[in-house]
Amino acid sequence: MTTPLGVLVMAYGTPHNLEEVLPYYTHIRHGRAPSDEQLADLIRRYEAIGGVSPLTEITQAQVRGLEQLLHADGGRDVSLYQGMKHIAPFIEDAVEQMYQDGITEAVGIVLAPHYSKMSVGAYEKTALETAKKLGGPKFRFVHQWHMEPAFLDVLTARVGEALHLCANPKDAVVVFSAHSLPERILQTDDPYVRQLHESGEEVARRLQLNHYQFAWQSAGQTGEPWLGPDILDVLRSLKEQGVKEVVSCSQGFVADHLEVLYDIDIEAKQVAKELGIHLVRTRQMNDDPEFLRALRNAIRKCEQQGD
Ligand code: FEC
Repeated sequence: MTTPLGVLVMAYGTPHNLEEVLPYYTHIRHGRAPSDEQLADLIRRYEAIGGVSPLTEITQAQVRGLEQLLHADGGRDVSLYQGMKHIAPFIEDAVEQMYQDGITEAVGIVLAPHYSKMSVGAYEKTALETAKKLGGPKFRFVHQWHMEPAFLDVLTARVGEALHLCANPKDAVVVFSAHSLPERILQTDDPYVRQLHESGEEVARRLQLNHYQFAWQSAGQTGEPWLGPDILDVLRSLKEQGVKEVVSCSQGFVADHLEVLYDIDIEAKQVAKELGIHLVRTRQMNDDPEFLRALRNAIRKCEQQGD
């Protein structure tokens, strides 16, 4: 009997309660504790979305749904593991568990569609370094899956659905956004910006959109320049152009979490309201089986690729 293929699903992770915000934030900042002011501001944002983010439950539901699809597809037997970037169970814990379970071959996938060395690359590096230290398993990674047909199908449907909620869909502007990163990624041939344009352009092509634009959201306050334009500035400039309706598609994220529930649903909607713009957000993927099929397909393709 062959050993099952290990599938490591990696996600950002979120604090389970407000007490965990400090260690979580410190981990995000590579071990540097935030100032009291930064911590208070983050706690304020979690409180504004109800005290905790639903990300843990959504990630778990995504992993469960994916597991069912992988077990049902007639392919090689799989064992799924879940590892978080910034909270327990960490990626390191999951890889250790895989090793202890005797998994020798594994595929890793990050629940973020577009690749940047600074984001997805960092998850992969953690998994690889842990496996190297332990002596296994041997990993292959799905580096990006933004052009998986099933993902594009769901993204297109979600944008189409949001446009239907507009009074004048033909005049509404679709703003595709993703998490900003420090501008220095442009000094290397990092594919992040190109990939965001690829998936957004494909949705625009399928829906024959006349009006769409790209923006960045959720930039950090680190004192260095981050990729722009920020979505809030894009809203302001659309107002100057006389735009009355905007569909916000946070295509860089696949769950309802702080960066969507606060940054778009509270902050961007407030700015839009002040500008007199009707802002409709596309629904996130969460555990939609159609979306999980895209991940399953990407994993199976990766499994079949040789070294
Ligand atoms: O719901 C939740 O509680 C978690 C939501 C969450 C997701 C997420 C995804 C990404 N981040 C990315 C990059 C950065 C960089 C920094 C950074 C900082 C934060 C902070 C919080 C946070 N991120 Fe995050 N991110 C989420 C949450 N992120 C909270 C800290 C306070 C703040 O800035 O709001 C800056 C680090 C530094 O200070 O040095 C860089 C990227 C993604 C999308 C890909 C992925 O999911 O991994 C890129 C979800």
